[in-house]
Amino acid sequence: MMISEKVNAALNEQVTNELGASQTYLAMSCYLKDLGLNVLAAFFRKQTEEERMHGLKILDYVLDVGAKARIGALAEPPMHYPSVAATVEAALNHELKVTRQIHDLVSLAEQERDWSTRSFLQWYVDEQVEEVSTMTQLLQLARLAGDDLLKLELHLDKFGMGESQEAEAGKGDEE
Ligand code: OFO
Repeated sequence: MMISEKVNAALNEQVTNELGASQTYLAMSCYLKDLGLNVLAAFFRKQTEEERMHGLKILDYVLDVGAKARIGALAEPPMHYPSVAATVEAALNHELKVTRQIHDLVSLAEQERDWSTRSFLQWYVDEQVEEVSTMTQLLQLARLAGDDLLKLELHLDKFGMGESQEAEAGKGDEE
């Protein structure tokens, strides 16, 4: 295989971390839907799909380099939060945690002089910048809206935050 056992194990762990993020966002989406916040719920549902894709992309890389795949167990995510802002804050903290995990992986790949994995991980480094920025903006909006959650929903709807990638792509076709 092209990568060391150490890098193999760390990548497998990151597959589980990404799938864990997917589960966490799915639970957040259910909580928000339960509150009647359909746009926010759809946004987190979309994040669920994205995180799953991130996990599968690492899994495919592990298989492509002839390493051993291992799918770890996932902890049950929280189904309730004290408020909408607290939900988004938890999501932001989650993204910051994943960013540290990706950076640790990059350091490990460099230590091991594993330039294929180092190159593969750059996509994740860039993706985390985008995701942390999106969650930070969402948290600012949630805090600004305070108790006026309808205003938050209308604002997010206006900017297409709850739309699925398919819907966004379809919109492009119509234009
Ligand atoms: Fe997997 O991109 Fe964020 O967490």
